[in-house]
Amino acid sequence: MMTKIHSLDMKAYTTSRREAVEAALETTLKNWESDARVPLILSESMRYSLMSPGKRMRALLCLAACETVLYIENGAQTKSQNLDFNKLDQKIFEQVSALACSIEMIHAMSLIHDDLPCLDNDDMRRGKATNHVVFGEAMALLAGDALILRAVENIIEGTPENISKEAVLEVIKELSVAAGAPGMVGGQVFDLLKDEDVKRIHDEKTGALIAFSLWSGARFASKDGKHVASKEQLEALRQFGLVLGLAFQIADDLLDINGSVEVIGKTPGKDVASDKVTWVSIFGEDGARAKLTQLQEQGEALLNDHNLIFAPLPVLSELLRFAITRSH
Ligand code: GRG
Repeated sequence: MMTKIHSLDMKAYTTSRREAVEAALETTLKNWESDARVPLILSESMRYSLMSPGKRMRALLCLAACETVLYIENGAQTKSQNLDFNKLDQKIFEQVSALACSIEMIHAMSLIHDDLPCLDNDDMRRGKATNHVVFGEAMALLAGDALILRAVENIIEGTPENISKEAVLEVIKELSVAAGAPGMVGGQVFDLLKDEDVKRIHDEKTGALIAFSLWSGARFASKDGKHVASKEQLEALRQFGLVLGLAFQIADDLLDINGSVEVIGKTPGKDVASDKVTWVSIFGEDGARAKLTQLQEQGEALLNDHNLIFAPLPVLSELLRFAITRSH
């Protein structure tokens, strides 16, 4: 058979994956909406935040990690195929579809709660009025609560049979840690208390869920009923996620200063106005940019050193580059 490998077009790659994730989110929401026990106003509030236009970065990272370890595992075979990585392989997507949707549910919940008057008190998110502005504080709180539990239910219900029960349990445990007190919730508390350890705030508040997204996508990667990611790859992906998460959040700190509401979809200048501890407030803009350069090198080294490069599909490097150079 003639070997043909199409070159990677990141725009086509991310669009095909984002569309697949959004279609899967739509299906899970429809199931929820058809359950007569679920109050209509609650599902409207959940839908409003979950389906508003986000980058779906965490879902993309989850899928990219799964694809990377599977293509590395299949290396020899893929040499004799006509491979177009810009199109999504449905068989790979099915392995992590429910997981990627659940990660987006947890992320959407964190944005709803983060925007509440008792926390950041923001009225714009993803270019729209925040959930509590539209549905009221009580409903926003409850939509967030329901999204957390739906996320867990969705992993259990939607993960295919070829993923072992042991892996499902491990993933749910790690999700609870990443989103819980040692992760997002704890990071939010340090943020609220204006703790000076900005790295810890960013690692817990932002990095933990991003690291989980990569780790869990690889953990579910399965071929012939066997999980293919090695312990070394899994640990390196977690580390890479913390590097990428820190870079993503430092880029966010810079966008708060230099971005416009039209581009970033939320109110710029909030960090300064609320005297937040950010990378920029501690190290200045130049310090933040220098750290981004260092993180890019660190992330690339992790991929290179731990068998995480599948040359025709360098998506993990590309997503790191996006996290660093992004304008929204
Ligand atoms: C109740 C489990 C639980 C957690 C709540 C509120 C909270 C604890 C944590 C806040 C976490 C948070 C909002 C961190 C900020 C991370 C961040 C950079 C968000 C913006 O992410 P993008 O740019 O957003 O990926 P889009 O809209 O593109 O999805």
